[in-house]
Amino acid sequence: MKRHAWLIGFMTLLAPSVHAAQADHIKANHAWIRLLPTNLPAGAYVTLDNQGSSAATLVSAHSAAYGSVMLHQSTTDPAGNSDMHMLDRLVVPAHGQVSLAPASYHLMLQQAARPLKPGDTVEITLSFADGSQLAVPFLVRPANTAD
Ligand SMILES: [Cu+2]
Repeated sequence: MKRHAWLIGFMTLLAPSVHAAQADHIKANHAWIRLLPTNLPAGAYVTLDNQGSSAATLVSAHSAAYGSVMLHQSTTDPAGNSDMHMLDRLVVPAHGQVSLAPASYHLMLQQAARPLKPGDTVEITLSFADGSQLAVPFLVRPANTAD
């Protein structure tokens, strides 16, 4: 009896990672970083395509190449001033897409571990609300890249 209860508890713990691996349904396309001088924060952009039948919620990101990776949204007020603020989550709808792109959602990269140059590839790991993760290679492109 006691052992049975333990087993059910254990299976309940396992269930979320077995059934709801949000990262497994995400395809990351057009992943790139706009390279800026080392002391300035760089923006990382990617299109997330959710091929699953439930929403996937991006909650954080990290990379060995940067001391800090934050999820940001750029906004422009009616006077034309642009600003950005932190997001604690970004929902990719079921069978939908979200684009992280210049002047919109982006990953803000700070404290580069080493100097990077155009053509380099930087891996950034995206973490989703269920704890699942997706490692995405981002191409480093020059500051003047249009998109
Ligand atoms: Cu930013």
